[in-house]
Amino acid sequence: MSSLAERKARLIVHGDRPYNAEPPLARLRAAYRTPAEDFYVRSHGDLPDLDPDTWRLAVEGGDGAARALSLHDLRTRFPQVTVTATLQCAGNRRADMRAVAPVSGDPWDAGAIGTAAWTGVRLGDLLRAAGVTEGADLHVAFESHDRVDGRPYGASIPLAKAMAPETLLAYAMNGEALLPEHGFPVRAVVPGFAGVRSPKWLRRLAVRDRPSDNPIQAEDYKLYPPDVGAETADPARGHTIDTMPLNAAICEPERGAALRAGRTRVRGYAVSGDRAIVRVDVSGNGGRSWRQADLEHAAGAPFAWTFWAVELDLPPGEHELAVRAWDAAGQTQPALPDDTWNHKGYLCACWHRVRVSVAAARIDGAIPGAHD
Ligand SMILES: Nc1nc2c(c(=O)[nH]1)N[C@H]1C(S)=C(S)[C@@H](COP(=O)(O)O)O[C@H]1N2
Ligand SMILES: [Mo]
Repeated sequence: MSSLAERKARLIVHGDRPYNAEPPLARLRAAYRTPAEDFYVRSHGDLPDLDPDTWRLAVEGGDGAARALSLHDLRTRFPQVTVTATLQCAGNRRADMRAVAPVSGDPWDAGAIGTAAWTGVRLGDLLRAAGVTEGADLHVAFESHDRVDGRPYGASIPLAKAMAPETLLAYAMNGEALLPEHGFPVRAVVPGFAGVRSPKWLRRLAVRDRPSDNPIQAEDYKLYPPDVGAETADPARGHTIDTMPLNAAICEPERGAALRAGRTRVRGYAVSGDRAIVRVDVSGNGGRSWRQADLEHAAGAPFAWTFWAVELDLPPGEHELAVRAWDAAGQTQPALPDDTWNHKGYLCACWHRVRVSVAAARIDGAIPGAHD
């Protein structure tokens, strides 16, 4: 198989070890289902190289019995399902928040997101077969093969979300086996939740009466008020990031683009954890006036993003394009990154703004030799 660097040659790399990279936004907007080579990678540790023949998933269900499932077991004992869903890092768009005041973590642009047709089995089917019944305040804790600061990666989700029909243990992405960097041979896919709750390279899962005590779950990926900093943050009081907020981004034109006056096509994505996108407004003047974009959404995919497009008539000059989405509850996004700034730089979901400069339109038959 090709190397990671070859497969992901188009991505913008934030770090090599651990490997973290995102696609240029125009690539992201090129296909509703993001090809694997354009899909961002977020890793906290090494990228395990696992043998699918000897891989086993340890399952500790509700009856105290331990089970070990092979890939063959997953493929043959449970119905195969495909769910088109968006996966997104809680740190997506952190770069905008960093512009307000320093934040920790990689400066992701708006590309720490992607949408795929995920194929695998419903986690709920597997849990029910293991004797788990819905109820009480239970959690499903996952453990993975990669190590983060000397411990296996681990995270958990509430049992109700584990039992929901959209939540999968996936072995394929867009019809192909998972790439090593996306969790081969099997990962969780928890649509609508922050990417951190979709562990890759699964090794074990257990039903328990409290969330995982792994530091990834217990300490990281918490939302804090703006007056809390690294020294004063108490993870027990931080809000655990599960469902992702309403968000939108302009993918084209790119930041700093030099355009010609006239009609300019503006395109991007909008996304919401668990609500439909009902409207996307796009501005050519920093939000003083708005036009509504045309929306494109895959049928029967409530956890997948919405693509949008609009044509703006831009006069010569410097302009700030902006986008804001609206969801089915009539909610929209905050205008500024200042509104939700937090020292970890999570959940940056303000209007996405892109500055462009527009030159006078080319006049056909212009003076020969004149520079335009
Ligand atoms: N085992 C493991 N699972 C993981 C991670 C990781 O580092 N190790 N990163 C998580 C985070 S924070 C995100 S955003 C998604 C990214 O998935 P991707 O790399 O397939 O895009 O995987 C999640 N699952
Ligand atoms: Mo993430």
